[in-house]
Amino acid sequence: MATLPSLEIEQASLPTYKNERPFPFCPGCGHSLILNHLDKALVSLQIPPTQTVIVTDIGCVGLSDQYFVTNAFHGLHGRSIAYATGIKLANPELNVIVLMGDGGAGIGGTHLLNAARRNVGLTVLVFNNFNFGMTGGEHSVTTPHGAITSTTRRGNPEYPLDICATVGENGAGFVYRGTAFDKDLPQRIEEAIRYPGFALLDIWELCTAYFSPFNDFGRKEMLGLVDAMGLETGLLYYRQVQEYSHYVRKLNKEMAEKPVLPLKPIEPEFPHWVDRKFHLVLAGSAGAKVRSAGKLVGYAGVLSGLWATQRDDYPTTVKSGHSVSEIILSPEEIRYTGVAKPDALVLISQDGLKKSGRYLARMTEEDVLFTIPQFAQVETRARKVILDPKRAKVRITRTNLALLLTAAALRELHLFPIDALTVAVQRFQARFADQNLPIIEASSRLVA
Ligand SMILES: Cc1ncc(C[n+]2csc(CCOP(=O)(O)OP(=O)(O)O)c2C)c(N)n1
Ligand code: SF4
Ligand SMILES: [Mg+2]
Repeated sequence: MATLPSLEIEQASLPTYKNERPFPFCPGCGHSLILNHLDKALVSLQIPPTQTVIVTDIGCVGLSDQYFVTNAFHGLHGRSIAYATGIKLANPELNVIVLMGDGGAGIGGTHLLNAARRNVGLTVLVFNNFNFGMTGGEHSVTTPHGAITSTTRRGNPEYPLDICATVGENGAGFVYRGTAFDKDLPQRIEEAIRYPGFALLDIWELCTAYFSPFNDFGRKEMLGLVDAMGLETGLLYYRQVQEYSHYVRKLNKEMAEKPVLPLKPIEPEFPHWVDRKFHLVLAGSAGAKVRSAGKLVGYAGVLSGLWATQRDDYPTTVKSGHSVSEIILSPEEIRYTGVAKPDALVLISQDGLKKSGRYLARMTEEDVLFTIPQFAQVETRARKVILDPKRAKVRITRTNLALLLTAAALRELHLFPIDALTVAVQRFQARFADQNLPIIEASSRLVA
């Protein structure tokens, strides 16, 4: 765990951002060089350590954060960008610096892409030593073609990922490629930290324990590799872009001040006769306007001074299979929207029956099942009210049966005046008023 300096130290100019502990890396490991460059950049910037978070990935590179006096976060392999994004979004004023290996860059490639595409204000240093150092020198996404690693003993058959091109072509604002031996690396890191959007430095370096001995690969060979692979170094992409975390904050502020859907309170116009939470379930078929009927019940409840919630269940195929609406009406605020046992169940179709087993099994003599003659024999302890659609004397269709039965059930349940349902149609589903108002009217004939 990094030691945090006191605020007094923060005000002074820090001679180093490293703490007293020596780096643990193998002799000649590039990680030590890069961390010293990072320290120089931080010293030059003098950014408050308490306003700075070093997020490390897994691997030898993942040991790095504990040698600095900044805040630190260390998580799972490949996920450092995801954590860093969360930290930056939570507090856009923080300087968030990610230290990750080529292994982490490969394992968390999607996170890299998305942070680059969004231009999240992170500074990402990829410690690119062409292999998984910590676990024994296995090949990674950046291992050069033909290179020997512990998992490619006859030479890597794959071709390496160009990390810079990948993030650069996907929108990253600042992309740099260099090596741990570059004298000007502290300045480049400093520029990257100053850059407001997503900045990535792909820093090539040596893993002296594995990659170097397997491939007879030293400083000279590494510099030669850059040329041999036909890759450019230096600042490869630079764009002025909107930094994501600040942009999202701005949008959220605007939204809070001016909601996209302005809230229109519904003033109560009708009385109600509900003295406790009432659970109503409508169980029918998808595409048969079950949810619309549920919505109207909710509106009517609110028009009658009740709180109302609706929770719908339907398959991902949306217009086939079941459609079940759980509606709660209550004189008190509703904290939990689930319905374990309905006080009333309106069973509309075979699809609805398939989903009603658990409701029917729990309902007692005090509850009511409203359904059509076809399901008169359904087993339940609940009192049954059979509603015969033929008595409605209107043409029954696939899309009006749910409202017909629901309206009839409401007439029987006496939760609020049926006029509240009529007004709900007129006010909130005016487009369908011509079709729905006669159905509500006709529902009176089912319960007469
Ligand atoms: C999801 C997951 N896969 C594998 C591992 C095992 N593991 C630990 S370190 C490491 C290699 C790290 O390589 P790199 O990210 O390049 O860092 P380096 O050690 O080279 O600094 C691996 C594969 C892990 N910790 N988590
Ligand atoms: S194993 Fe490789 S990456 Fe890890 S500390 Fe040693 S030289 Fe560095
Ligand atoms: Mg590595």
